[in-house]
Amino acid sequence: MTETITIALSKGRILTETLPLLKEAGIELLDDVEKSRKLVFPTTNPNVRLLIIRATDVPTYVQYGGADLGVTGKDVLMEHGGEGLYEPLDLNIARCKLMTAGKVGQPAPEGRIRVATKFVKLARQYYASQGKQADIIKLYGAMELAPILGLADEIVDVVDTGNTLKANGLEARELIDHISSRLVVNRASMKMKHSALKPIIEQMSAAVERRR
Ligand code: PRT
Ligand code: MG
Repeated sequence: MTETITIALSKGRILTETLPLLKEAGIELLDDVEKSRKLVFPTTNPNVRLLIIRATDVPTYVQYGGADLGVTGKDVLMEHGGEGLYEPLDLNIARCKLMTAGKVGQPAPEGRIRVATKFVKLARQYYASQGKQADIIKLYGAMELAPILGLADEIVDVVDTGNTLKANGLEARELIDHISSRLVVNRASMKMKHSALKPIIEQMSAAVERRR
């Protein structure tokens, strides 16, 4: 019996950077994902389909077996917690840094501060580890606005070039972690569909190695 393998990805940089790795594992899309409104896509491997979902939903789909494999940023993975997931491979793509940032020339006040972020759990852990008291405000996007509008003293966000911070009068402050995207696997699938998953994981791993 041939098993169907479902791979969860998000649109944007993760999709763009994962497709070449999947190609080296013999998996290519049949449609142009960016132009389609479909959410499930067939591939050149009749047993493999791709699911295109929100970046933050990828670990959840894989955790509950809605997808067998997924690609997700380490930031999203840490915030999720990683329950029910194996993380066999660092794909070394979509690299960035998880950082604190604030208004240029306006260091955070002493004592209790307000921090806006979509990474509530990571931010709480980080400020606690630094012995700093922080009230965390959950936002779903455009964190850069929060310090400008007086919502928060600092933000926690991922930074690549730093241009977005700069364009909004902000500066990066402390490095929390280096981030790259990871292949995650549902724990039950790893056992039940091992013979189908093994070659995909190995070929993606080889593709990553060739790029080093
Ligand atoms: O868009 P949606 O809310 O659905 O999800 P998302 O924004 O988390 O997804 P996406 O596709 O934008 O990012 C997916 C993953 O890519 C993240 O989880 C990170 O692991 C990784 N990544 C790498 C980044 C960046 N680089 C990055 N630069 N994610 C976001 N950014 C943002 C950054 O916060 C800034 O707002 O892109 C903007 C440009 O960055 P600068 O520093 O180059 O200006
Ligand atoms: Mg985005």
